[in-house]
Amino acid sequence: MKIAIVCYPTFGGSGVVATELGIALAKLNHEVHFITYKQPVRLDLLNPNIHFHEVNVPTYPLFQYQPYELALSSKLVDTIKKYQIDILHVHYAIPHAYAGYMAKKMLEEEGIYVPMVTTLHGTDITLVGNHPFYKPAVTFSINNSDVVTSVSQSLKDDTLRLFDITKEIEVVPNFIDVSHQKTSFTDCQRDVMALPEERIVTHISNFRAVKRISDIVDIFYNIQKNMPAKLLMVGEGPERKPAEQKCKELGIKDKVVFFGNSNEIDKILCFSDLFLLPSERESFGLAALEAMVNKVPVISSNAGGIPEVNNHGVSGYLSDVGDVEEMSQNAIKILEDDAMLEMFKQRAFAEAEKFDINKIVPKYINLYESALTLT
Ligand code: GMT
Repeated sequence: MKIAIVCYPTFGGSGVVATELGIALAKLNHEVHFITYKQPVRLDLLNPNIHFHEVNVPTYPLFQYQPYELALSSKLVDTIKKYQIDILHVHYAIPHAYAGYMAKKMLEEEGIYVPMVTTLHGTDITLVGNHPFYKPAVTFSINNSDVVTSVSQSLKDDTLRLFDITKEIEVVPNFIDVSHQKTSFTDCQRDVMALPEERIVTHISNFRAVKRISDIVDIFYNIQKNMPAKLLMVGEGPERKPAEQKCKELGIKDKVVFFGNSNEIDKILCFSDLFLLPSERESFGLAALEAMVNKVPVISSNAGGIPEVNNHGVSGYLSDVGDVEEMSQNAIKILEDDAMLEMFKQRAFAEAEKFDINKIVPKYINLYESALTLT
């Protein structure tokens, strides 16, 4: 099949999932065309089945806001025609499903029919899409997609609750390449990061308010009162500066390392002992799954789709959003005992195996095939 993928090219989970899906499809000999405004961060263009088409938005002084969806839909029309694309798969409803729908309609005028699969990722539904300024357009583009998928049952339930949806939503969970973890060499240089007796606690995100970064600092503050420990904070976003300030005020600045964005997530997770994800909202929690496949247990909130990934008492523990005390106690329980930590590490990996890429990618291929029968 020839598949066009539209996604955000940045460090966010939706872009990562779209990129990994495209790479997996290319390895299965499908021809994959990424269409976005920048080369996706995890995209390696060395596979001859992978193509990248950049969307450029010419600036014009009259425009206060540059019309990205217009440029995207035009680029989609050109690319779909030029490469005879069979399927259009858009990740994140805003504005991708909207631009995709416009492209479909323009192509239909020329007698070209391309089914559109829309994958809902989370904030496009629960945070941004639900805003009254966007809601009618988001509802319209979901209902006018040929196939709609959501990355968790929780997100499907939220979508049906928040929008007037007439379309069936298929749950296709996010995935991870377990074989990559088993075979790839990672130079796990733990001693560069911490002393042998220190436990390493990690958080990775885009440092937005929804991640409750302040809770992470509080949980770590409690942990380090009980044992020698280091906190590794990976990512960039508006909550980074306040968190650095809070670490200073609490007198733990020397025990916390802020890395900024990193492409070396596996290297960081390979020497981590515990992952913290106390988010206010989370449709899935791909970062938790990435931790688990690296044998890192997860202390998280029970928000959204996280309980579908982090198995309470097995791969880690879940608590109510904001229950910093319980999260701290559970973290300490796992970290203070070598045998307990090792047990949680093994079980985190076993839980991650349920989301192996080889189990999930065929689900997308089946959906593409069924969408093609709609032509
Ligand atoms: O978490 C974010 O703020 C980034 C956001 C995105 O759109 O990239 O992540 C969403 O999609 C990920 C991939 O499906 C999910 O794993 C995240 O849970 C989800 N984030 C939220 O729902 C807050």
